[in-house]
Amino acid sequence: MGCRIVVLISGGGSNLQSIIDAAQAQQLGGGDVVAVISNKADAGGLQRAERAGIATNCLPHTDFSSREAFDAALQETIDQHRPDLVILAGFMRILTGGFVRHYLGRLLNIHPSLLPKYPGLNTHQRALDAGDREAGATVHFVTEELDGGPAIIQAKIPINAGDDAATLADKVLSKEHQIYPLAARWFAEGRLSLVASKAVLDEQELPQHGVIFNEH
Ligand code: NHR
Ligand code: GAR
Repeated sequence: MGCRIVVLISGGGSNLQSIIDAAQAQQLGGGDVVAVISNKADAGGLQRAERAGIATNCLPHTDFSSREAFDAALQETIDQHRPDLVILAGFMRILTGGFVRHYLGRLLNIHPSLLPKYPGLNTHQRALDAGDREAGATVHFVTEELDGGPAIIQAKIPINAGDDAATLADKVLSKEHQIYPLAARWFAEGRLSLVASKAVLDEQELPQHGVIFNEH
């Protein structure tokens, strides 16, 4: 049996699409997207999933009186799909400790910065304001510390004169579409795991920034 993947989204779902495309092209190590769950009814990614024949659930966080209640319902919905791997792909709700512990070691996120720089929101504007010369994205294991879990893979792009937050977001997103399917593939192939709070790939503990992605 292949790796059953559940993807959580809040928006357009271009990262979701890159993972669906990889699965269809047999580039996901036998991984299969079995469900897509959104906290927003109007998330474009829900249509992408439907088009691909993937089950969808919508669970608006505004229907719940607390983060704990939302996360409990989310966990129950996810677990109905018996996932081996849960992927946050532009999912915009901070998750509680109980939720994160339930999926520890099988919960990944992609964050649009060169972590440990700029956890949280508005990453591209913060990189510009700091005068950084490069930006990028990082795939990491999710832990209770927001955007603080061990890195798996990171891709960089140069920041050029004339770049603004929108042009950076565009360029970083196209890198995201390369590195997220690769990380998911490593996981599905059984090569990637979380061991004693470290990311391990092919029996080797990864460095703080994870694998540095190079085009090939
Ligand atoms: N939860 C935990 N516990 N740990 C992480 O590393 C997480 C997480 C939940 C989401 C994604 C993250 C990102 O890649 C992520 C990582 C949302 C916010 C946020 O502030 C911050 C970081 C991330 C996702 N959300 C607001 C909130 O109150 C809502 C913002 C909105 O709705 O637009 O939850 O960037
Ligand atoms: C991506 O850039 C992702 O890294 C970022 O949102 C975008 C989602 O795009 N994630 C976060 O900021 C999480 N807080 P997509 O919906 O097209 O995949």
